[in-house]
Amino acid sequence: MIGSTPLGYLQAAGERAHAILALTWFTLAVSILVCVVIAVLLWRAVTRARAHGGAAETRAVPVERGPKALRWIGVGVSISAVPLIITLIWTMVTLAATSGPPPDTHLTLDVTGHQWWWEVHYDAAQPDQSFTTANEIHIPVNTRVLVRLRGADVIHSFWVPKLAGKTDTIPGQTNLAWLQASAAGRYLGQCTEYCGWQHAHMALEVVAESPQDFQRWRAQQLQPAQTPTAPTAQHGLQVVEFRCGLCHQVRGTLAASHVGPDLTHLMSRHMIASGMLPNTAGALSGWIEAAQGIKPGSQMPDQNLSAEELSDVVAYLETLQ
Ligand code: HEC
Ligand SMILES: [Cu+2]
Repeated sequence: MIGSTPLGYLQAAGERAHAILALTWFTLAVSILVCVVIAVLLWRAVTRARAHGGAAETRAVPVERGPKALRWIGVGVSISAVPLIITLIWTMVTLAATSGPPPDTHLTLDVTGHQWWWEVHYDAAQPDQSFTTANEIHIPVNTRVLVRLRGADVIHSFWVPKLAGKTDTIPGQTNLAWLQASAAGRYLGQCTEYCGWQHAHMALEVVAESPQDFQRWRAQQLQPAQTPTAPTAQHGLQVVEFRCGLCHQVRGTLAASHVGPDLTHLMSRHMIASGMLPNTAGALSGWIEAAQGIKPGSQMPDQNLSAEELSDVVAYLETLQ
């Protein structure tokens, strides 16, 4: 059951999440135990007071401090101090193990939180080996990946519960996090610091795959967009350069802006608009015409294209494999 909840944090699929998981279970168990004990004591106190003559009389009894009363305070304080001290030490140990990036990270990503989507830049020593994508992060399985986090506008927080705890993305500051997945799969993430109207629609996906699949994906991402051959798609490209190039980049074309997600390999992504819509022709048309209806307040205005322009733009976008 827990496994079927995509954001379930009571399950771990990577080193960093594993380190946090045991502590999560421990604090959860202690908290539940404390609630139960308090409830039982309260219930006992109430029923005992009733047995001794009811509420009216209880109020009339002056507060007395018996010889053993102070001892109970000592007992109470020491019982609660033990789990608190254990939790404190365990938290410090977990923080030490998870917060600083390990020395042997093999890949570096720059992830920037925007209202309301994630920009993902793959860094490389040679500039021609780096590229930018959005909302879908591919990593090789069993590899530690350094993530440099920044905020473009307001504070967001990067959270992929099955792989790693939360780290804020703060404008003007670079925070470090790291990811490691022990099993191939798709792991859902979510912005977890309230960042405005569409905060809830700021999801991301981490795709952990075999090193071969990752290399194949990376080689594909490094390519510029193909020049379309069909006349409809060619017209679509013109419209994209004119109308969408103000905000979007499609590498290899005149569209070269970074206000919105890089569209060079749009069709390689599973979802659009930060996890809101599946990446299908229908959803793309709907999004382009009515982004404000689907994601009110988003930084993409409705495009008001003619029917022909819209279908040609979608025909072109579909070539961006
Ligand atoms: C004023 C800037 C702006 C213009 C102009 C603009 N967009 Fe966008 N677009 C954005 C932003 C910002 C987002 C991210 C929205 C979000 O997810 O909250 C976006 C998202 C998208 C996405 C989803 C990408 C993804 O991977 O999630 C597509 C597809 C898209 N735009 C296509 C277009 C097309 C096609 C045009 C031109 C007809 C266009 N946009 C014009 C700013 C713009
Ligand atoms: Cu956010």
